[in-house]
Amino acid sequence: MTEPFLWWRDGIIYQIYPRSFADTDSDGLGDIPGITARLDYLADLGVDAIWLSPIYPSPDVDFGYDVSDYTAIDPRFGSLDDFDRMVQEAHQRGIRIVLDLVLNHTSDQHPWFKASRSSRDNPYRDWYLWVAPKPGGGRPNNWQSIFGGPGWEFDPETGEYYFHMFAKEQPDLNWRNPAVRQAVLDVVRFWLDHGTDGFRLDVFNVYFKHADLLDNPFAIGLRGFDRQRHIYDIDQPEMMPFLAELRSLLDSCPERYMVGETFTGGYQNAVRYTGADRLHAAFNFSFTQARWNPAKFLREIQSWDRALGKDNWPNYVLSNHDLPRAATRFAKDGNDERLKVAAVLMLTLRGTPFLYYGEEIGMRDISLRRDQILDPPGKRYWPFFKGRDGCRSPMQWDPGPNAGFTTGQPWLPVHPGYPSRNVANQQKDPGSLLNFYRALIRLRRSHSALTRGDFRPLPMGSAPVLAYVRSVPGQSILVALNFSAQAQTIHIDKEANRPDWEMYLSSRQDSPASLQAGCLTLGPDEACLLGNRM
Ligand code: ISL
Repeated sequence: MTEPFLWWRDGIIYQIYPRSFADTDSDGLGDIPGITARLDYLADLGVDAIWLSPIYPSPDVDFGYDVSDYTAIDPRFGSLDDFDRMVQEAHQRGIRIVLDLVLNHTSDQHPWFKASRSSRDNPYRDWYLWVAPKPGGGRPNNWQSIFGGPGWEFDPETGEYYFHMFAKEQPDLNWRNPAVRQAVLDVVRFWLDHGTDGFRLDVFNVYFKHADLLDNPFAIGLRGFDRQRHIYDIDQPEMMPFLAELRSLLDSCPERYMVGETFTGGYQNAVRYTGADRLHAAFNFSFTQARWNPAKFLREIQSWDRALGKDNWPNYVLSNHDLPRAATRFAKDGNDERLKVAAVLMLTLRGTPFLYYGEEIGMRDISLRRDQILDPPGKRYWPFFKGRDGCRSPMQWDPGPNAGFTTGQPWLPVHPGYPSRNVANQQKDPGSLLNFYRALIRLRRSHSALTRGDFRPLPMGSAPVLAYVRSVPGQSILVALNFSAQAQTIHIDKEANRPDWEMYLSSRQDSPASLQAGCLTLGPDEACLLGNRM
C-alpha cells in the first residue's frame, strides 16, 4: 500500500525571510500581509510549507534573531490577527507554516533579561548565565562569541559577567534552570495553539553549556571562535531529555514537525539528534559548501543517507539567510542553466528540499559598500567577511520600482539586475528558471518515485555527470545531470534495456538529451528526467 502524502517528508519547504519578501505598508520592510498576499504565487509554484525567519518583536541587532517577546508579532510585520489570517489562508491552500524559534538567547531588551540584569537577587537572575569575575577580575573562562571577541560581557551595575554566544545584545538563556525550560515549552504551546505546523530550532545544540563552565581546549582555526574545540559550550548531553520533552509536546498534535539547525558538525551530529524521541530532522548544509562537482555532491548524498539509515529522513539545502546564494556560487556568469541542474538535484533526491525565497528565479546576492553593511559579523570582520546581507535582498517580483517589493525605501538595496530578473518576466517566459521549477515540482508531485522511491546512483566513471534512478514498485525515474558545459555521452545500458523510457523533462527544451542503444547524450549543462512505467 502506498503511504499517504506527508508534508514534511514528501513536500517542499520554502524559506521566507519576511522582511525581504513583500511589503504592504510602504515602510520598506516586508510583512505578514505581504506573505498572505503572495500565497497564491507559492501555491502555484507548488510548495507545501513555508518557514518564516523570525517575526517576533526584535530590536534587530541580529535582524529578528534577537527576540524581545516570544509570543507576539513585531508590529512592523503586522499583528497576531494578521498571523492567524495568514495561517488560515495558507492552510486553505494546503501550505503549512513553520516558525523559527530562537531559544538559545533572547534580546537584551527582553523583559526576562531586563529583570535579570536589574539586580543579583531578582527572581530572573538565574534565567541567564551570570558569573562573578575570577579572583583578580578576569572573565570566567575562555569561551568566545561567534560574532567576534570573548563571549563574556561585564555588567558594571551588578558586578558580574553574562554569557553571549552571538552579539552581546543576545544574552544566552540558562537552560539548566527548569523555569526557563517551562517558559520555552509554553512558547511552543502558544504557537501550536495558533495553528503552527512546525518549528525550525535556531542553533539548538548550543542551548546547554557545561555546568562547571570549563575552558575549551585549543584548536587550529582562523577566527577566535574557531581556535577552540567546543566541547564545553556546544553539544552537552542534557539536550537529549529536553528534545524528548519537546517532541512529545509536538506529537500531541497531528503531523507536527521540527527541524534543528545543528551548529557545527556534520552528519554524525545530525544523526545524534534525529529520531522518534528527538528532532524529525537536522539540517544538512553539505550542499552549501560543495564545489560544482558531481562526485562531491554524490559523496555527501551517500554519507548522509548511510548515516541517517532507514529510520530518519534526509533533507537538502542549497541556500539560506546566512550564506551566499546558490546562484551566486554556481552561476557567476549570469547563465541560469546550471541552476536548472541544481533545481533537479534538489527536487529529485530522497530527502526534503528546502528552497530559499528567490531561488526559483535565480536571485543573486547584492554587493554592498562597507558603509551599507548591516550584519554584525560583517561589520566586525570586513573585509575578510562581508556579512550576510548579500543574500537577504528584497524579493524581485516585477520590473517596476523596487522590484515591486515596496513603494517605500527598501531596508536593503534591491539587486540591480531586477528589471530583467523578476517573477513577472519569468512567468511570461516558457524557458525561464521559474517555469522550469514549476514543471519540475508538478512532475515531482505526481510521481511518488521522486519522493518515496529508492535512490540508486549509476556508475559514471570520470564523466562530469551525476545520474541516478529513483523507483517505487511500478515506476522508475532516471535523472541525469551534466555538470559540465560540454555535451556528455553516458552509458546506461542496463537501465536503457527497458523498452519504454520516455523523456519527462529536460532543461534544454529545444534539444533534449537523446537515448540510443544504451547511450544517453546530454547537452551542455543539461538536466533531464526520463520516466518508465513498467
Ligand atoms: O552565519 C554565521 C556566522 O556569520 C553562522 O555562524 C551562524 O551564526 C550560525 O549558523 C547560526 O545561525 C543562526 O543563529 C544566529 C543568527 O544570526 C543566524 O541568522 C541564524 O541562522 C543567531 O541567532
